[in-house]
Amino acid sequence: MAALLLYLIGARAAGKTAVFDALVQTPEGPHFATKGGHRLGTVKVPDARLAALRDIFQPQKYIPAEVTFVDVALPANAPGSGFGPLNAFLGEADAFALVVQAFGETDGAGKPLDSVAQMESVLLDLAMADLEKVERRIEKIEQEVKRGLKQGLPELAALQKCRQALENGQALREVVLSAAEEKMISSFCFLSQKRVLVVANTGESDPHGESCGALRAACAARGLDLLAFCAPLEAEIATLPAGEQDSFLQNYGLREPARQRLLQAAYATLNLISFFTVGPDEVRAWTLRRGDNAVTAAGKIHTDLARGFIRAETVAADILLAKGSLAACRESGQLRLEGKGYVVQDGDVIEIRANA
Ligand SMILES: Nc1nc2c(ncn2[C@@H]2O[C@H](COP(=O)(O)OP(=O)(O)OP(=O)(O)O)[C@@H](O)[C@H]2O)c(=O)[nH]1
Ligand SMILES: [Mg+2]
Repeated sequence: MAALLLYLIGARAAGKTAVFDALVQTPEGPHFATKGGHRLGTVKVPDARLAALRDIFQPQKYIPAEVTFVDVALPANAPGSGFGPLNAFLGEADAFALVVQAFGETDGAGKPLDSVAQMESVLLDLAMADLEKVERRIEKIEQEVKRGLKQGLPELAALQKCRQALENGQALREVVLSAAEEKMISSFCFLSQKRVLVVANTGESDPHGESCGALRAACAARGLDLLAFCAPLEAEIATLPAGEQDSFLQNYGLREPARQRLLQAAYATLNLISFFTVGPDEVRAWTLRRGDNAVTAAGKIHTDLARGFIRAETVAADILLAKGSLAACRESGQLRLEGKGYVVQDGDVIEIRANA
């Protein structure tokens, strides 16, 4: 299963690269690859339940879920936030982390810093990129309709709904669409439909983002989650030997490193949960959307398991950890047999029974 793709976007010099460093830096140095000028860093999602399951099963392979962060390189001369030419590339993201400058007096363009305006401007650019696509497609369908080709009419109606929302300053993620409408527009990979986690990059004197009141309010008004940290400080702490990191974090009154907080926030923003598969070969975490059923879970592991799905044998990780073995869970009747419609819960340990 491919890692979740979280793209770091934001105004010039907002601190995207500093945030990326805080996420991929380790005591052994930063872990990342480059692709077309962009930097890609993949990190494992820490999960105490998964680690405890490893201790029980002693598997040959231990595979936590992964998230890939992309430090988006802005083209040199592009207008606005600069990502207009990157539309197709950004379309591949599962979600955005929108980095907003919350340190210093002036922004990357040398103007007095206004964090709220900076965030709004990036959000507007996402919406405008979508509006352009919507209008181009509407025009095309209208021409077809004039020539007597009517099959595009349902799509036209869905796109008109999108256009109206975008013109009213809404993001497409705020628009209520039917499942059919959703399906009709899914191939456009609209940017303003993606979930956004706002990351305020604060100054060293404000590692908790206490100065971010206005930004916090603006995010709340838009229904966006906000996480604040000082990226260069967090990047520096991440280079320290593991044993020293905690005491440095404590010095700043921080409980967890930014990477951990950002991963948790990303899971919450995206409405994601984890389920686990266990055994002597492999103990592994899988990522699922909250509300997904057992067949979708099976399909994450292998399409054949979804196709031939019979049942899911399920127990909550906490129960398995307390009992110590699957056999003990079976004996106490806590290892359940669930059908196709079972809604998977965060922390479920699952074994799929399927026809080969
Ligand atoms: N004082 C201070 N400076 C910072 C902080 N974060 C970033 N900077 C500085 O701000 C500048 C821009 O940071 P980057 O992380 O390169 O920003 P970016 O968004 O990647 O910039 P581009 O890729 O050029 O668009 C650099 O000179 C950083 O050293 C911070 O928290 N405090
Ligand atoms: Mg950069």
